[in-house]
Amino acid sequence: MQRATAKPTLVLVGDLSALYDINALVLLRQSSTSIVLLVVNNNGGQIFSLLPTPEAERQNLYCMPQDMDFSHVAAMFRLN
Ligand SMILES: Cc1ncc(C[n+]2csc(CCOP(=O)(O)OP(=O)(O)O)c2C)c(N)n1
Repeated sequence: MQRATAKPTLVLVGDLSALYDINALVLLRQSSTSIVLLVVNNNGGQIFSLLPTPEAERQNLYCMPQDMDFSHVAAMFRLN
């Protein structure tokens, strides 16, 4: 979307989504405008709590909390 619009862009993603597609952060280095990426680090795919998933297995099989610390990710991809 940022490439199509060439506008400054705010990106909001959950922690599992950020982890799942973390290699895509390398693309932010090619951005022509500023991008702010905000990771909601609430430990897991809480969207699956909205679905009729079995409560006993919900944490381990659906939410899958990973206890990630994203504070070094920007440096890893040489982003500000
Ligand atoms: C671009 C993209 N990558 C991966 C997925 C697969 N996916 C669906 S839900 C989900 C996890 C959602 O959890 P989180 O990102 O922590 O957000 P929350 O549910 O807590 O809002 C993932 C990785 C997707 N739908 N789209």
